[in-house]
Amino acid sequence: MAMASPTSTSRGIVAAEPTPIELDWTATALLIIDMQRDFMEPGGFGETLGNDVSQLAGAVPPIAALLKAARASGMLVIHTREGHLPDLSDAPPAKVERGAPSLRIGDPGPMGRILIRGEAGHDIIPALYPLDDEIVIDKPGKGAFYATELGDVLQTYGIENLLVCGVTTEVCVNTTVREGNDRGYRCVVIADGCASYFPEFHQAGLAMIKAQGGIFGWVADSAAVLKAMTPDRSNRVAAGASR
Ligand code: TIU
Repeated sequence: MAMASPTSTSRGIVAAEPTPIELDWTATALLIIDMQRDFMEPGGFGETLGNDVSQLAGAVPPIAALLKAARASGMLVIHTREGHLPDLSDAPPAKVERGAPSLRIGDPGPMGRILIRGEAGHDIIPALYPLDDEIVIDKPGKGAFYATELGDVLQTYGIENLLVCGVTTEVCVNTTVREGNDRGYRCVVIADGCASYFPEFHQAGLAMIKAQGGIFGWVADSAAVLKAMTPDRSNRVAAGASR
């Protein structure tokens, strides 16, 4: 890969695994997957499936830091939300009937109907709430490309690279990264900006992405991305030297 000149301000080298990756920030979007109350808070979809939702809290501060930096730099920010129409017409029976949750998709819960658009539980958590001018993609599946306008949005904005974070690592983050990789996007997954109800699945989910020379993408810590986004000559030299 060609390296940017050290004085370039629109590009940066992220200290990622399995290799550093140079990104053109003008062709990069921050993609925040499903940071919704339904997954993050008690009484939502995640908990009805039997999960300990407190496992996900650690991803919030790193995402908040990236979101702040992205907003300050003018980077495209895209939020996604998993959920279904109130009449469940976009929810396959095979998904609704799945498993033995305490409440099924569409059932009334303490934050409104489980995983239904427009309900309180479906909304994004206050700490990461989208600004009015940010893009929010509603998705019926685990992947953010399936049955959504995401592909068209990325094409419209000339996006080639995705900084992917959110929940959960092995479900909606992994599915979206696999979809994005097949569509030609360089996906850099933010290790500390993702989380799973199962810590071992978080680790495995990241390992699968970066194995085999980065078979699905790259993995980096939020600090490495923030450092690469900082237009500081010493950072660029340091990142370049670590290659
Ligand atoms: N259950 C679980 O781990 N995740 C989901 O159902 N959706 C997302 O990952 N967003």
